[in-house]
Amino acid sequence: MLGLNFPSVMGVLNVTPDSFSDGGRFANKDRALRQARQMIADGAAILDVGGESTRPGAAVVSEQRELDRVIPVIEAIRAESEIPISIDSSKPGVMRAAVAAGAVLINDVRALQADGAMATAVDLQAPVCLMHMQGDPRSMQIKPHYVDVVAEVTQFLEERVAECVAAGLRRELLLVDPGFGFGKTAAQNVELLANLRQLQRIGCPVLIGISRKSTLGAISGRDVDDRMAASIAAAVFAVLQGAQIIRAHDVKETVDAIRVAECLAKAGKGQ
Ligand code: YH5
Repeated sequence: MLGLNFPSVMGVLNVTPDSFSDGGRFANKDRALRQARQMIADGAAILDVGGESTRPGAAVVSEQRELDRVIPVIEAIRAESEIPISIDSSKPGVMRAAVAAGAVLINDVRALQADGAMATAVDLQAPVCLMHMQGDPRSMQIKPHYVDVVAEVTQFLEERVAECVAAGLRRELLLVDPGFGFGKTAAQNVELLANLRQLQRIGCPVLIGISRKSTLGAISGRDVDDRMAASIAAAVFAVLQGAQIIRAHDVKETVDAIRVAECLAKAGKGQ
């Protein structure tokens, strides 16, 4: 799917304004485009363009604002590169406009559960990444609770895959993602990553986003700007557990690391 060689790196391209620039829509677009060029040069297989912050506690963004942020960036990348683009959104209108502008994958942290999202994906017949989240971004970190996090995340994703197939999305169009950090404690994230191989059972390629997330801060003691090594260790581990796409901020380093890990894993005799 998507013509990717697995495992591959999905570069994170946030088009959310920082708190210091207001009215900086063009500045944001230019910054995003420069970052996109760099990630392409660094070996990203796909770029994930997002205009809604889904960090814990983040505010809701209107559809128009999300469109204003992401569509010009997708068009600008498309004008100069063939790189596959994914749209990180849960809103049907944004999915539709992004695909019309050249995006080839819908990355939905709400797994097509928003009103109209499933019907839109079926209509577009676009590949979709279905992610697990407990709760919503505003409140998800308040008291995440699971009896068995690995079993429950796997079951949720299996059910969503079945619902997508029943609604008319071919199974080959679907990817699954355990949603590292989305309604999970650090201990639950560790348990999920340590047992990522279990998700292979679903039969869809596994995507995972661990880059810079707070669980890595909890393990390493590092601040968010100093988590590259921790992120790469987690990415390598995920690849060795069968993850096919790694969503990452530090594309160049992550590409090198997973290439080496994959080369060594393939050359081994197994046991
Ligand atoms: C993901 O895992 N994550 S946005 C908090 C951080 C650092 C990074 C410092 N979109 C995923 O990247 N899509 C996001 O703490 C995603 N899988 C998929 N499929 C959150 C993010 C981040 C949050």
